[in-house]
Amino acid sequence: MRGYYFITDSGLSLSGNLFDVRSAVAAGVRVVQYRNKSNITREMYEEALSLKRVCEGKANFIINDRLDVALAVGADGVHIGLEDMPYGEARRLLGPDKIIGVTVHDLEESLEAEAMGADYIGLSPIFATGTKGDAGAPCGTGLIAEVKKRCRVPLVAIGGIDLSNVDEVIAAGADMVCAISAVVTKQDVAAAILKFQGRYGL
Ligand code: 3NM
Repeated sequence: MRGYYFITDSGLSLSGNLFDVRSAVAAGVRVVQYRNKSNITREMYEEALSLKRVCEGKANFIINDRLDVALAVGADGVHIGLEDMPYGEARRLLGPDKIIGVTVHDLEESLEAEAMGADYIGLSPIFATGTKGDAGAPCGTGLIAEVKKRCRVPLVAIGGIDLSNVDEVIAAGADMVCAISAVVTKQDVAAAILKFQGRYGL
């Protein structure tokens, strides 16, 4: 588990989620997270189904928050935060083989998530970001290094990452990075992702 972790954002996207996910898969991304905060369930279900088909056999397809949609489309897993379904319930509903990622903000939450059995943690926000209004205070790359010293669970770094600061994030130990606005606002999304993959030597 190394490289770019793709998350959709239809609000920021220049060309739409389907184009972006096709581009991500073409760029060799191994994890795609469908994040849609609109909450129109039918729309989410249909979009998730078409994005899942793009990822099939190429990238793990993860759904943010919505376990029901993940189960309905047969996604590879879910990503949950503090305000979403508790980890234990998510695991019970999805079973032992699905991927469950958990958002964390500090060392204590990272240790807890690992102890619960999370498949990976999403540490955020690393830097200030305008993409998520309620992201909270940036934790900086120092926390990445601290968490990596104490936890073995794979760490995805997110929040305010771009090509100017990603090397520091990778050097601190991030197994994967996500940089939503630095990627989906570009005309050539695949080329933008390949630049991040290149920083991992991929
Ligand atoms: N979650 P950008 S920050 C989806 O802090 C998301 O949990 C965050 O966007 C969190 O890469 C964020 O454009 C948005 O800064 C990250």
